[in-house]
Amino acid sequence: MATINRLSGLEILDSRGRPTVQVTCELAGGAVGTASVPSGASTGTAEALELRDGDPQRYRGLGCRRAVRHINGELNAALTGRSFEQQHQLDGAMLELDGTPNKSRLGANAILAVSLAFARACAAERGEPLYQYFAGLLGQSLQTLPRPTINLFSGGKHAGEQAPIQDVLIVPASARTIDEALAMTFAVYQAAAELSYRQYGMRALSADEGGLAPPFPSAEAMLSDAVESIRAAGLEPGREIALAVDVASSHFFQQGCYHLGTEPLDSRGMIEQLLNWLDRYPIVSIEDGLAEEDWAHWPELRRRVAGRALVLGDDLLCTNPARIRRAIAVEAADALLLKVNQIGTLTEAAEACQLARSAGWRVTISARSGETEDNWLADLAVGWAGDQIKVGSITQSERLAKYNRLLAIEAETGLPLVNWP
Ligand code: 2PG
Ligand code: MG
Repeated sequence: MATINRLSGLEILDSRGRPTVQVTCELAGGAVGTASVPSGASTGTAEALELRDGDPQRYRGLGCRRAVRHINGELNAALTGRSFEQQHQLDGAMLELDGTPNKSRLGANAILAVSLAFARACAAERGEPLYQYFAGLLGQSLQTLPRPTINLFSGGKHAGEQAPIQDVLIVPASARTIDEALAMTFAVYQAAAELSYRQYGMRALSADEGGLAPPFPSAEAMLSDAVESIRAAGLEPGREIALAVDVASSHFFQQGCYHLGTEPLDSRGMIEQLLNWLDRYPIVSIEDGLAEEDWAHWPELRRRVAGRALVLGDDLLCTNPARIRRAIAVEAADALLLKVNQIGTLTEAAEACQLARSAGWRVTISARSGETEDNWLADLAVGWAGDQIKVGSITQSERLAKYNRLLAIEAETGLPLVNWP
């Protein structure tokens, strides 16, 4: 039983220098938890609403003072003094208080920050690590550590759209530990930085998530340069390092066509393009290969790709249980990209995770392109036994906070890395 003594919100800045929300939750027993929420740039249209001030004179309208006022005012007043036996009771109380389907009144950023800070305070009160508390939310024990999928090259909305696809990620397939995975990643990242300089005269300047973003002549160049970088690092593409792609195709889908190269592609053409890449590059996971509104063609994508690579839904699913149910029913995907702030409470995200698991799907626990130095995502990926964790690149402290936490959890628990791919 945890009784809330006080909730206090604070507007802080994320890795893009934009405002976001941090909450400190004090429990009556004295335990305290603080947590910060991230923010996306290539967002799905079905995401819960991130409340922004809209004042063009301040942070171009992106301020979060209203969300913070809701925390210090209405949420604090309604929740202080109340006891919650379980996380879902607190989350349920906030949903009721907000009263909208997409958390647009109080703001998903305000609600999620409270949900996470409460989780941290409860873990502290019980004297257990946060990953253990998260595992408890799903009623499961600790199983494995997630395999990192690390952003090597960036395009799309995270890199000024110099290339259409958003991320080419490396998957250290042969690594047996987080420690080994990161050392392999460093080797490939350095080789990729050297290649970018040779090929494009580009110093190692990085995009929003720390990926390298040279002026690629085409989407395909991102894949071929990745393979070349793996080889240059002395590693074997496919066996030692595989690739994952976040095509983020909702963002170049206009009037029913995918604007990927010189010729617009219809949905069938886009699927053929993805299959062609699968034939030629060691890709083990394709995220948002089709657009979020192209539901009609996702089942065909899944049929043709399943067994060769994961068909991972991000914008398509928005960590939303209703959308996941629909995707399971029509067999539109076989893996969930889980971002807690797309839905706005830990409880709903846990339901999303359980739904995906009940359909036999893989789950990737993902950060956002706008992150903070908070590291709860690593605990979540361990507690919920994510198959993959997607944090961005191995530069920039907001990314490293998560990788460094994974290293600490690995050292503390000795858990094995998931046996995937
Ligand atoms: C994505 C994420 C992370 P954003 O599309 O998967 O890479 O980006 O947070 O901008 O939605
Ligand atoms: Mg994505």
